[in-house]
Amino acid sequence: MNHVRLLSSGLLLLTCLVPGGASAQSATHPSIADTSRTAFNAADVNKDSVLDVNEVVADSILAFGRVDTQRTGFISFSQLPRHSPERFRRADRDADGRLSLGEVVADRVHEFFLIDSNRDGVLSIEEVLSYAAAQRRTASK
Ligand SMILES: [Ca+2]
Ligand SMILES: [Ca+2]
Ligand SMILES: [Ca+2]
Repeated sequence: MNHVRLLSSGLLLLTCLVPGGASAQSATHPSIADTSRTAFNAADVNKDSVLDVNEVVADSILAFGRVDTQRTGFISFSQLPRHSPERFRRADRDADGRLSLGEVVADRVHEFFLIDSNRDGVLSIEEVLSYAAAQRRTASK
């Protein structure tokens, strides 16, 4: 089962850069920056070194399929071991305790615009890293 590993390059392209909880800080984990770069490169389908919203949506859909292995159409919190509960609740718009594909995509697109700090409509690795660092600071408070 490399379920957990897949997650790190998938669903949570942006979130998994921001692993919630102290376990993420363990020395045996790849650094946040390394994880972020790997996820970023995987999502950058056209290799122009930035992520546009289409790439983020496509990555979300692919990642959803990788997590929802039983094809239920939903992802439960237990399928997202690296996700923070707050993030899950925020994404779960209808509060039914599970995430539909629509909810996952909506949450990722919402986050896309949060990360795009210079408002040029694409994400650079620098924007992703600084967002991840900011999230991490918030999480550790
Ligand atoms: Ca790209
Ligand atoms: Ca839901
Ligand atoms: Ca940008």
